[in-house]
Amino acid sequence: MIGALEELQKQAEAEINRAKTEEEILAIKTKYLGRKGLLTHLLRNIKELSPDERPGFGKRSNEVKEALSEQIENSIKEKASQKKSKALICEKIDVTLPGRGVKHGRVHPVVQVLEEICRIFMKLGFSTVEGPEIELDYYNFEALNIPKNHPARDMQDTFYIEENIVLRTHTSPVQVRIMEKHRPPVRILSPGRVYRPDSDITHTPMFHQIEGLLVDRGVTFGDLKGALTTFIKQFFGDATALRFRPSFFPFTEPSAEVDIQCVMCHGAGCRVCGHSGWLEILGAGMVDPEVFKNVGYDAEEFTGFAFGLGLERIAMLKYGITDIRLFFENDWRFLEQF
Ligand code: 2U9
Repeated sequence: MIGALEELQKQAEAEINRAKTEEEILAIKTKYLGRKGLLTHLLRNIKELSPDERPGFGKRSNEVKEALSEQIENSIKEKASQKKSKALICEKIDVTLPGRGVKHGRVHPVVQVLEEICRIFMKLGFSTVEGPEIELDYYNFEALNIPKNHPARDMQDTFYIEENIVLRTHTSPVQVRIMEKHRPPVRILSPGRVYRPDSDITHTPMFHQIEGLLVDRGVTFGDLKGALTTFIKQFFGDATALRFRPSFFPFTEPSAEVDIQCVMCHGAGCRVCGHSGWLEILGAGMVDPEVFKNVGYDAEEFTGFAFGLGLERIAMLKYGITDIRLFFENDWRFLEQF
């Protein structure tokens, strides 16, 4: 049996030397050292030897097993390294080839409009503030002088989360929170998402607003007109005609809506401006003394103006977009045009 063992070692070594690939070596490992391999099989026959021969045979078997294992592992390492060297020689990378190019993203048109508006008002001394989108009824309505029976309170105009908690319908509550904490002078812009249950080609249940608020001693409606005229001329162009129309908001008194001459027909009348020649772009007014009272400002000492506009609406007018839903579809063919 010792003879058979020596013969097995010789045969295995010859096969290891002849093997060309890692796969062949692994097959040899299984053939000789595997659970059903030839060496294992030979060892099972140890019981056929006499008790004196068994220790010698066992020792020699272990030596053969160790020797073969070592040769196999070395051969595996050698084959893997040969494979790698061959790949390095064959798979040349031509670093002079032009790259595939990186697709550039674009700033979303609503964000472009937001950034432009902020840039203009920052030059007038305004800074930007943010606040929660889930609001208490008090900050969204009550503090802004929107009484319980006001139509804006109806379920169809507001998403209610609980009786006293709503998704904010405008960004005004952010400004109320700031006024509660800071005494005038206040010059703030509050941009952000707002929510109203509306859905058609000019309304989405979520849209973006920016509001502005300026409070100080001696602020007049003239200051409001000056600031908003500066903004409109810078945003839509110096030659843009505009007009202030009387309006009503619970949180401002007096209130106005501001129109610009239609950007499509330049006042001649078209489908976009409903044949009026004018486009409404924002609402504004002098902050109602009732709002000041709610935040602890003395309405005898301070006055202020506020304004609000919808960013999607402004972007639609600026870029001639007729369906507001395009802003939210993230279609690359739409977005790459801006
Ligand atoms: C405080 C006091 C007053 C903000 C204002 C408007 C007029 C307005 C609309 C424009 C289009 C909302 O997105 S829209 O539907 N907004 O007309 N917003 S005055 O007045 C304020 C804000 C905060 C403390």
